[in-house]
Amino acid sequence: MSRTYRFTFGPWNISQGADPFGPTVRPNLEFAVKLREYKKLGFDGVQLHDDDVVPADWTADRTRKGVADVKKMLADEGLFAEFIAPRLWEDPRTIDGAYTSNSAEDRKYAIDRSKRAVDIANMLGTRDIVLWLAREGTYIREAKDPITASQRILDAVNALLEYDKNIRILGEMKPNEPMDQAYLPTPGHFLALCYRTVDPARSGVLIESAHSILAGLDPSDDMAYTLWHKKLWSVHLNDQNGLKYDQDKAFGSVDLRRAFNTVWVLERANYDGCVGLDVKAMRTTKIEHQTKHLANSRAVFLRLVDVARSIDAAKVESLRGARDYEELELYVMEKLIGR
Ligand code: XUL
Ligand code: MN
Repeated sequence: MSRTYRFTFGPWNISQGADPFGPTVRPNLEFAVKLREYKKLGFDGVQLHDDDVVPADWTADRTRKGVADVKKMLADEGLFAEFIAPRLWEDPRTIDGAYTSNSAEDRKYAIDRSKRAVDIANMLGTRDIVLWLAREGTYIREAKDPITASQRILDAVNALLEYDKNIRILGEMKPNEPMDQAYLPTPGHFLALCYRTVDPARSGVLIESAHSILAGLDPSDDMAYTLWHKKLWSVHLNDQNGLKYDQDKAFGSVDLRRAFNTVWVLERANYDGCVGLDVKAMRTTKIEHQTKHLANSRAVFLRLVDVARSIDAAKVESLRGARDYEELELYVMEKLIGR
């Protein structure tokens, strides 16, 4: 079996290298300039926050015109918009969370802004809305009622599913950062919520490798479980060196075998969503090398597709049947080493 993958990334993946301890170290690239890089790097589509498209405070009229301009820019570059994600974590009204804020007024802002993201998605011709619930959680457990919070997240997802009968909601779960503890910290948590929405068929998941690792889970198993539910609709592939801040390292750069297992499970399940790469360049990266992490992640993915396709399934089954996992491990290791 041979099929091609569609690769995507977001404009935030070409970044200026700021971290919590130091300012930017590379100049800002205009959105239009970033778009020109996509095809050159072998990418087909763009993942977008609502305000990557147009500023969040623009009027409806100005928004319509602004989105039309971006639609043309994408078309001119031969790119498609994969999804829109409302950025519900920067506005002062989202300090205490968006859908789970203790302020009714601020919760309303979050829902209104999400509906506006749905409008932008429609104008750009995509039906997918990604919800990274960045600030839905607490710094201290007593700050919010967690039972009420679960209901509020469900109410928000339902409000969007009802606002537009065509869109799909994809939860991108992450256990911590910026919050000490996030509500619905793993894809499994969001999957359970999917089945309680007004339209489970339009409720699914985007899994990011680093987020699964931060939750102490294996990304390939997280993806396998979600694929079994037929609800893995997008991925953010990257890597993560242990339990620390979210690193968004280049795909496969920390644990090649873990990356191989990720690719292998996507191959075996005939995953047909986009291969999104949510990767960050190192702060030390020079301007002239600032897209290498994207090209490298894509190249590693494709090399691992070749490895996955070279796996002898009958041999794997026979070693499983003989319970010879020592030999199976060596077989996989030799594939990865290049023998
Ligand atoms: C946060 C994260 C975000 C989302 C998009 O950790 O991964 O970049 O992917 O909002
Ligand atoms: Mn992500």
